[in-house]
Amino acid sequence: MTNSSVLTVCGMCTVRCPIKVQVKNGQVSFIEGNPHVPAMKGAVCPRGAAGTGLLYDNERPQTPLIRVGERGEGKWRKASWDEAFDYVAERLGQVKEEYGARAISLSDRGGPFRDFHRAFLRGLGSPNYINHDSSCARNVQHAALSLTGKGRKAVAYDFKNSKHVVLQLRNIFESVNVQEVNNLMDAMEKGCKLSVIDIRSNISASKAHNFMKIRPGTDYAFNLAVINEIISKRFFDKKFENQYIEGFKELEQFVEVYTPEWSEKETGIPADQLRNFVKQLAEAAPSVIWHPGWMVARYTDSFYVCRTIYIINALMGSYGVKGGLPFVSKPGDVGRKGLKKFMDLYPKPEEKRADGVGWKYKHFQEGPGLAHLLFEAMEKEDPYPVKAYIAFRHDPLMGFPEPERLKKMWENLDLLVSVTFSWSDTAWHSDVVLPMSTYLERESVIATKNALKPQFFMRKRTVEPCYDTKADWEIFSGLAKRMGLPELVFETAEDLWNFQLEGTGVKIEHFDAKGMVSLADKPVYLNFDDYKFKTPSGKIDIISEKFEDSGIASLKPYESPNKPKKQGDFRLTFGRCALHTQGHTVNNPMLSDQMSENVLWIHTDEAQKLGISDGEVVNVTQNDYTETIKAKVTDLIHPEAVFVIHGFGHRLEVESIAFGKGLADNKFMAGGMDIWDKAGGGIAYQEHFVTVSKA
Ligand SMILES: Nc1nc2c(c(=O)[nH]1)N[C@H]1C(S)=C(S)[C@@H](COP(=O)(O)OP(=O)(O)OC[C@H]3O[C@@H](n4cnc5c(=O)[nH]c(N)nc54)[C@H](O)[C@@H]3O)O[C@H]1N2
Ligand SMILES: Nc1nc2c(c(=O)[nH]1)N[C@H]1C(S)=C(S)[C@@H](COP(=O)(O)OP(=O)(O)OC[C@H]3O[C@@H](n4cnc5c(=O)[nH]c(N)nc54)[C@H](O)[C@@H]3O)O[C@H]1N2
Ligand code: SF4
Ligand SMILES: [Mo]
Repeated sequence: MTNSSVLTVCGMCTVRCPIKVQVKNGQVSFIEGNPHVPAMKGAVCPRGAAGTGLLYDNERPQTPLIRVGERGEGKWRKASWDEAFDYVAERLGQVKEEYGARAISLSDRGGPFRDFHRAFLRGLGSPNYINHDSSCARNVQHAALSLTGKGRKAVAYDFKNSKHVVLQLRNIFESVNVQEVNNLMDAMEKGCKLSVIDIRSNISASKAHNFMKIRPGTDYAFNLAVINEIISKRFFDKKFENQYIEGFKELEQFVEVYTPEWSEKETGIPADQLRNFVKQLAEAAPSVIWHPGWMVARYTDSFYVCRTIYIINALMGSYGVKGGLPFVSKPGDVGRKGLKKFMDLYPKPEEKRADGVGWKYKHFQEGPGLAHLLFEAMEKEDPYPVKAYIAFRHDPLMGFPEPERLKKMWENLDLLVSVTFSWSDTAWHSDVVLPMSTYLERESVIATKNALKPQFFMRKRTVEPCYDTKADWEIFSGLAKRMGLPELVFETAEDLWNFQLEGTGVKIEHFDAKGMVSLADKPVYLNFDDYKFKTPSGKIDIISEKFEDSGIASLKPYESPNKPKKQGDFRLTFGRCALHTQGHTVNNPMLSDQMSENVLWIHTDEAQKLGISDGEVVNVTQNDYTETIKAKVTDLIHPEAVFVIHGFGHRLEVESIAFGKGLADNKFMAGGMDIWDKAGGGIAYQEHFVTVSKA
C-alpha cells in the first residue's frame, strides 16, 4: 500500500481553495483544506469534499467525441486525441482562411488560470475572447471602474478585522468562499456585526444582527436613502471626503430627495430600521465592509446598486483600511517580478471586437467582452462573421437565458467545440467534445493571487486520469502544434511552469512545502497616499467622464421596478446553495444524495390564495412553457417573488442522476438575451415573471 498527499487547488467551484489531497494506492481517499493556510481551518466545503464524486463519475465524457448526427441529437463517434486535434485544427484553419482569424472565438469561466488558452487565441490572431462575466459580476466590475478606474479585485475584503459587514445580494454562508466565511466567523466572535439585505431570509440572514427583507428590485432606492442619511447626519469620514472624493457636492444634491421615508414606500424597509442600521454602521466605521456583491447580473439598474455600495464604503472611509477594503498588492508592489506571460508571446490583435466592446461601447472594459453581444454578432454576422467557437470550461446553454434562442444564435457557426470535464447542455450541443481531466487529474498553469500578501500558487496532478482525458494545457498544446504556434507546444508541466517562473527567483520546488509561494513576509496595507486611483482626478470620481461620454449617467434617478403584465404573477428569483455549484454538480452522486432537486420558495399568503400547500407539486409557467416543481411554502420570502436554486432541471440522458430533477430557471426568461444592464453590461436575469398554479 502506498500513501501520499499532494497540496493543490480545488476546482469544484471558482473560489479555488488551497487543498490537501490524500492518495492511497493511486486513488484519492480524502480531501481537506491546505493546513498551511490558517483561514482554511483544515476544512473544505461540502462540494470540495465531494471531489471524488466527480473524479470517479463514470458518466462524464471519457474520450474525445465527434458529432455524427444533428447538433444536440447526441449521436457521436469516439475519436483518438490525434484524430480530434486534427479535426478541430483543420476546421479552425478553414475558418481562418475563409473569414480571417477574427472569425474564431473562445470563451471561458474567468479566473487565474487563463493565460495559456488566451495566448492560443491571441496567437491565432483573434480579438474575440469572452468569458462568463456578463452572466455574473460585470456590473460590479464596471461600477468599480466607473468610480475608481480600478477593477473590483483591486481591493480585498478584510473580514477578519472588520467591525460591521453588510451583505446585500450576497449570501456568503451559502455561496461560499471558505476563507472568507472562516474570517467572518472569527470577526463575529470578536463582536463584528452582520447585516443582511435580501429578498428572503437565507442562511446568512439567520446569523445576522440586522436583517432587512427588501422588495425585489428596489435595492437602489434603499442605498440612495442610506447615502442621504449618512450625508444629512454628517456621519461620513470628513478627512476621506475632502482628500479622496471628487464630486461630493453633486452627490449630496442628488440624494436630497431620497429620504428614508421615501425609500420605505419603495422597499418596504421601515425608515426607522434604516436609520438605526446606518447609525450602527457609522459607529463601526471605518472598519466596515459593505460587500459590493458578486452575482449581480439581476436587474437593469444593478450597476447603480453596485455603484452606491462602493460610494457608501467610501463615505465610511473603509477604502484602504484594515477591517475594510484594503488595496491588494501585485507582485510588483512588493518588489517582486510577476510571472512571465504566454499572452506576451504575441501582439494584441488590432481588429475590433465583434461584440462592440471597446469601440461601439467605449465605457466597457475590453478584457472579457460581453458574451451575449458576441452571440448576437454570431447570429447577425454583424459587424463581421464569427464562425468558430470554443467553449472552454463554460456552459452558456445553462448559464444564459433562453437556451433555445441561444442555439439559434449559434446556427451560423461552422464549428462549435466544448472543452469540459462533465457533460453540459453546451457540450451536448457541440460538434466536438474535448474531455478535460478533472482538477484532481491535471496540472494548471501557475497562478498569481494579488492580495495583502501576494502569492503564486500551483495546481498539481494528484492522480493519473481515470479515462482518456487531458489537462487543458495539453489540449491547447495539441492544437497549437497543428496550428503553427510552436511557442505554445509543451511536453511536460515542468516545462510550462519553468517558462512562467523565468526571472521571478522562484523555482518549482519552492511550491512543495506549502503549495504556494508568498511574495511578501507579512500582509502589506498599502498607504493611501501612495495609492492612486486611476481616474482623471486621481480620487474617487462620483461623476465618471468616461461613462458620461457614452451617455451613461453617473447619478441616475431612481425608477421603480417593472411590474408583472399579468396580475398575480411572481418575479422569478434565484441563487445558490452550499451543496451545489451552478449547474455542474447535480449529477455528482455524493452531492445529489444530500440535495437531489430544487424547490420553489413561495410566500405563505400567496400560496394560500392559490390553494397550494407545502411540499405540493406545482406548475410554473411562462408564455406557453411549463415545468413542475415542489413548493416550499414559507414566510421567509418576499411575497412578490418566487425563488429557486439555480442549476437544476437537467434533461440529458447521459446524466442519469440529475435527469428530470427540479426546475431550470433559465428556461423562464423569454427575451432575456436582450434584457441587460446598458450601463454595467450584465444580463438582467430577474426582470422576468412566472405564473404559479396547482399541478
Ligand atoms: N438562470 C441563472 N443563470 C445563471 C446563474 C443563476 O444563478 N441563474 N448564475 C450565473 C453565474 S453567477 C455564473 S458564474 C454562471 C456560471 O455558468 P458557467 O460560466 O457556464 O460555469 P460553470 O457552470 O461553473 O461551469 C461550466 C462548465 O465548466 C466545466 N468545467 C471544466 N473544468 C472545470 C473545472 O476545473 N472546474 C469547474 N468548476 N468546472 C469545470 C463544468 O463541467 C461545467 O460544465 O452562470 C450564470 N447564469
Ligand atoms: N456553494 C456555492 N458557492 C458558490 C457558487 C455556487 O454555485 N455554489 N458559485 C460562486 C459564484 S460563480 C458566484 S457568482 C457567487 C455568488 O454569490 P452570491 O451573489 O452571494 O450568491 P447568490 O446566492 O446568487 O445571491 C445572493 C443573494 O441575493 C438574493 N437576492 C435575489 N434578488 C435580490 C434582490 O432583488 N435584492 C436583494 N437584496 N437580494 C436579492 C438571493 O436571495 C441570495 O440570497 O457564489 C460563488 N460561490
Ligand atoms: S468553496 Fe468549496 S468547492 Fe469552492 S473551491 Fe473552496 S472548497 Fe472547493
Ligand atoms: Mo458567478
